[in-house]
Amino acid sequence: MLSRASHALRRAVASSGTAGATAHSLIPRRLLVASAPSSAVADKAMGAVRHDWTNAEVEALYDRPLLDLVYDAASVHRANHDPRQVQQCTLLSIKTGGCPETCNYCAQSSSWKEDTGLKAEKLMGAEDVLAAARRAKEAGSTRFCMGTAWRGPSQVGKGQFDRVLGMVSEVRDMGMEVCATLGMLDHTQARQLREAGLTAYNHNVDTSPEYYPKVTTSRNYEDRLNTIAAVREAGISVCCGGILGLGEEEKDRASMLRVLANLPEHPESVPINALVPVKGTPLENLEPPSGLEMVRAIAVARIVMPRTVVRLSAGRITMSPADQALAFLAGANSVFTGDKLLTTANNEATEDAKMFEELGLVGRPAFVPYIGGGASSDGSEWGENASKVAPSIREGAERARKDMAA
Ligand code: SAM
Ligand code: DTB
Ligand code: SF4
Repeated sequence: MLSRASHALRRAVASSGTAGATAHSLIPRRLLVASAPSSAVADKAMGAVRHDWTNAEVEALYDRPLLDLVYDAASVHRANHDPRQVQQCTLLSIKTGGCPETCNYCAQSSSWKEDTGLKAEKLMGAEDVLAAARRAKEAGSTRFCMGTAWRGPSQVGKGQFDRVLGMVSEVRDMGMEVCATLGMLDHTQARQLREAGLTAYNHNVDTSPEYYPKVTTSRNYEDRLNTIAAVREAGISVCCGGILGLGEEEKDRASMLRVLANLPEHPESVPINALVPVKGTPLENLEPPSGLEMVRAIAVARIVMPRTVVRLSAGRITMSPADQALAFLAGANSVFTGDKLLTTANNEATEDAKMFEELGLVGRPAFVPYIGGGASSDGSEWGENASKVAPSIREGAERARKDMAA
């Protein structure tokens, strides 16, 4: 039987509401008008937390002149968030490669292992994982995210999943937010993760429902939504976003953001990834989106999900500091830091530290309550750990506490 949350999720996907939708041409409308005033759609929507976006409305936002869009997104951002705070999260692939799924962007699918040359590895031992989490914390990260190249825990059985549950508890005990991305979950697995202390679960819709069959055939959009519903029902905060540059059109980007914004509750976290074209995958020759395309998607995400933490995720390495600055202005308030993402390179720590300083950014402490509500951020660990973390994070914590007290 379908749960209430699953029904609501299905409605979110179905409500594409195309009344008044503009036909898509190859030339975006914003290039056909010399000077476009602020759109009425945007003005009506500005800053409101809504779950009834139509495709036409989100496409209209998407089509706006970039600087108008960024200006409005920045206003929504500043009304809801401390614009100087940007959370640093660190990823670790705790089980790399050999995945039975066929996501055509992914280095870790066993379907193209002959071409990528990526060797499947075993699940890492807990000691190594905890050492990596400790290093991440010392470097200023307040969230640690563990990824496995699994279809889901059911594929591997209880022994391995139990080991991951142990890692979740121990990272959480270090005073870090802990996130996992393990593929599809059922309700029992989601509850077990919650009991182990998981803060957030990452499970991306990746693209629009319309384009999804072009991305993989080994699962469908509904499978993704069912896992998101199980995560939500277990009281774990939801981290759900997508990738730009899979060969989709702008209308797919708008449609993906509409799906996310029309979920019964907005995800607490929305990662926006740029395709990292990996040699040997079916998408190896695609041109990744430009920095400004990333800025546009982030600005729209900020407007349609005003209270969400928007994560500037994979592909940041190809963005200049100026592109990234515009992304932070438009509402991005988290990045992945550390040498590696899961299997691909990430921005240098020294470059990131320099950029944070130049832009006057500070880290976001762990467990700052989500302003939209949402489970898992109770703030209880922060006080006793305050002296052990990087100065930028300490400054962020001070500001957060003052803001909360005000
Ligand atoms: N197997 C799990 C799953 O699919 O949910 C978790 C790991 S998966 C690698 C996590 C997310 O990373 C994907 O949903 C996708 O959005 C992103 N991702 C993976 N490979 C990528 C790539 N080459 N470029 C950009 N994003 C990528
Ligand atoms: C997400 O949306 N992006 C991260 C995280 N969630 C797990 C993963 C990016 C992976 C980039 C490709 C790689 O390193 O293999
Ligand atoms: Fe497997 Fe996740 Fe990669 Fe898809 S994105 S192939 S499910 S690791």
